[in-house]
Amino acid sequence: KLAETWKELEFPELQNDLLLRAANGEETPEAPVWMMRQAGRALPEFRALREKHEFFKCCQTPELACEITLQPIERFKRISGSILFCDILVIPQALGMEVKMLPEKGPSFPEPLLDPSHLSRLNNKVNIDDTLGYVFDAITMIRKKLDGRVPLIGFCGAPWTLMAYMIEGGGSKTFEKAKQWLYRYPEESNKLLMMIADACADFLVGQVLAGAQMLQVFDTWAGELTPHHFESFELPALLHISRKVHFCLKAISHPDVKITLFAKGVHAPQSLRLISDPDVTGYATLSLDWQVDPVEVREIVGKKVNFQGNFDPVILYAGREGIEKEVERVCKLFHKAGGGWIANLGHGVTPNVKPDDMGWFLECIHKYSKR
Ligand code: 1CP
Repeated sequence: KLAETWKELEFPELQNDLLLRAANGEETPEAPVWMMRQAGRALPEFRALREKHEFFKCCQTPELACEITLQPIERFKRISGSILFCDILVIPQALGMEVKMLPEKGPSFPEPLLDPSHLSRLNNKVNIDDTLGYVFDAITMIRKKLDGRVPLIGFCGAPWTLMAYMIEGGGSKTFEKAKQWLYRYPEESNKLLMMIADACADFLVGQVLAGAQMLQVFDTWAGELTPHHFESFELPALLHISRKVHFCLKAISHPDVKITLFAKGVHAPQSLRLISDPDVTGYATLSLDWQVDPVEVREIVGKKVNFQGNFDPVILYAGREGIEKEVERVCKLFHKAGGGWIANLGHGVTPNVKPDDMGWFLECIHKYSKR
């Protein structure tokens, strides 16, 4: 539907393009900064809304998703990007699975995929417009309400991370059920990963046509795989997503968008090299977790890819002095590493962080990331 109507959408002019410039490879005068999970339980205004509305209701109601997305933008004047409020688990829902968000426990699937016979439950011809159109409506609304203050980032979960939830039925410590599939049922695993990837690609294209200006793919559990399994199972699925997105946008003469890959825990040099040539992978930026040194990663991957990250989310508990010292230290590393850099945490803001400390982190980035 959006393939025909996107040209008619008109949005306010962008005032702060620092994020898009860094994603384009520019060494910007200061680093753009946003925080994964910047909208969420750390903010009292989010918790107040959540008391009144169920989690997925917030995702499915464009007015609520829009309000929550804008909460950190209203609160923190130093933030350089907004990210759609939604969840990666809307793709399993679109494929036909039920997902509940349990208080304190997080996501839960009442009927996870126990073995490959359950693949027949999934709707592999899913129409993303019909199932996730509410996300596209939210995005268009957010772009208008943002009024050009900062760019809007769209996102989806990565195939392996989503497969892991669909099989485990929720979070897991060992991922033994999901990983067993890779060892026992390689062909069916591949089929599932590609089915998810194809839906993710359609979802991201729809997000861009609705107004998302950048994209991020969240592969939170990539580090649970051996380098061999990351390369042979997950990488082809990740490449299917980026290639389909760039291809579909080109096919309808829509300007291309930059995609960031957050492959958390992927540290093996060979794997890092395989995801670091944007001309091959279609991912312009790697979002690094805090367990790697950006200077060392730069030596491994070369100069083509940009970096995002990689502050330990726990520094937000370190107090003003602790935060400032750590921001100063890590800024020096990224300056030394060179290339486009988007300052961020190495994973999401945790729920007990004080909003003022998030604000102070942003101030420190503004101060110490100046080149
Ligand atoms: O009860 C609540 O209010 C739920 C808290 C919450 C929030 C605020 C969840 C449940 N999801 C979200 C929003 C969300 N999730 C965003 C919004 C934008 C942002 O501010 O960053 C995004 C990008 C996500 C992505 C997401 N959901 C990921 C990938 C990134 C990551 O943090 O690792 C994952 C793994 C999820 C699953 C999920 N959703 C929610 C929880 C508690 C979890 C993790 C559960 C687990 O540890 O397995």
